[in-house]
Amino acid sequence: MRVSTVPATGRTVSNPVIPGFHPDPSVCRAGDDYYLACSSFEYFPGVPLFHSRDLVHWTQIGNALDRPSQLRLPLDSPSSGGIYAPTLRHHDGRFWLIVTNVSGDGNLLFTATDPAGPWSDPIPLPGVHGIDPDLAWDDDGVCWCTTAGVGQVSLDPHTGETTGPQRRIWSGTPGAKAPEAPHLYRIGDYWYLLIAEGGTERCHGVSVARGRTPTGPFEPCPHNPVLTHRGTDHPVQNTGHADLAQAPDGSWWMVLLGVRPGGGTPGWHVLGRETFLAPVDWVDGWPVVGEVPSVLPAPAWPLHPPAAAPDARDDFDLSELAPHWVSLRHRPAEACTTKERPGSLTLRARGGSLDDTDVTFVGRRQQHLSCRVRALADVTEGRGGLAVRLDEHHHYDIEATPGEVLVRARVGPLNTVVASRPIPAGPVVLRIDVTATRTLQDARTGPDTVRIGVEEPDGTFLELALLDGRYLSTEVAGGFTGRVIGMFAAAGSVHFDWFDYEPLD
Ligand code: 6LW
Repeated sequence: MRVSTVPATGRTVSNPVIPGFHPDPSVCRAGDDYYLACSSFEYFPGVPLFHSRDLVHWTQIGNALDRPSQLRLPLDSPSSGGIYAPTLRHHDGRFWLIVTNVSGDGNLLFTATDPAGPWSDPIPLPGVHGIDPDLAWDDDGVCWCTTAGVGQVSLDPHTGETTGPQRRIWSGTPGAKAPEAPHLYRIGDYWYLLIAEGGTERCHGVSVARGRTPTGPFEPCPHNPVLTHRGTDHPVQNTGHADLAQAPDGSWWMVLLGVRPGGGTPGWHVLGRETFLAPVDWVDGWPVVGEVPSVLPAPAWPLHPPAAAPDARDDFDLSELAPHWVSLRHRPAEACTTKERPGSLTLRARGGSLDDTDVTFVGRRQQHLSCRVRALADVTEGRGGLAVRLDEHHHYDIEATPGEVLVRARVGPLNTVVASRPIPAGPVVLRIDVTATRTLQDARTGPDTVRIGVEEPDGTFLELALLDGRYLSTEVAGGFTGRVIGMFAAAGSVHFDWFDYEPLD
């Protein structure tokens, strides 16, 4: 029997609900409020946290790991290392967050009474093996931690000590690779074990099994995978790594990751893995998701869109940076401050350039397929500028020094100055226009173009370079992240008076 718990409203909302590099979403509900956490890899602060009243509109309220004592990322740790796959839960009046730091500290547990923070220092989990840890409590109060593989161990979440042996409870669909991202839920008479499998690329999918106890035995759903876009020409691909939430009206929804490849063949995605929302039906006691639409049926309950588009422009008038600003591995106050020159962000080079893991960089996720980014830079005391970054080996940047700007492209082993131009003394507006491909010239057309240059005082764009965006895609660079666009200092101090991000989709 099919039970559609999602009422039809005739209204729609667009998907992804959290665009840009926001993978591995985990969601929990506390009363009328929903909270969601994502992976953050080499970026600091880590684990972006979002709040919503309607599951559709999400506002970033902080980053769970915003102190070096919570997030230790060695300066030479690789990109796409660091923080993987959180699980966020509300239990016993507290919020619980469990993650893996693959760059050293392993599995870690944090708690908070307010998800906006502060979060506790980490509780180490040396007895929990495997990435993608999940937390679930049974009726006896036993806390079960389930990890990729799929293994499970009971633990005391207050101390982090395991209280039994780790056991394998399922291996996913025979023949499917990488059973991972487990989440365990008590729904009705069953314990449901949701996993991702097939790998986080085009074959990604979500499968489910159920049992009468949290430890199994688990019977797989006869219709697995319950969600996948593999082998389709759907504009959203790589769908998987999901978590479930029940809406106030009792309907069920899934948050999941997906990507939006662009261009010709094989298709390149540049924004990383984004967070999508999908309605869930129940058929004979199994969840059914179907395709994840780019346009969603709106929930029947009141929507709470934010009053204004957030994050678009920052004049750096506040003493603390807004939570969407991220840096690499850590962000010491002496390298990044709004206090040195009030109303400006001052970045001080720590040594490295964008090719190095210790570069001084402050950026935000590119969240739109087309966008324009501008920043006003004063380089009288240093050298720096604006960059579009996938990782140390894949970035395009415009760097200003007194009297000159130059555009550099780094793609794997190739590292080239593409253009340069003298500029008058004084602050300079640096500009990057990203334009998604709308029509294919031929099957090899890239996903977007990246135009880089400077803006004249009357707003005229002086384009210095037009670059193919495919080289800053995950299909080229590899890894788990997406584009981040931001400001950097390569030498001395650089002051940024403002930064403006304009969505152009
Ligand atoms: C994550 C794994 C995955 O730990 O990618 O999509 C890894 N799924 O579950 C990094 O995000």
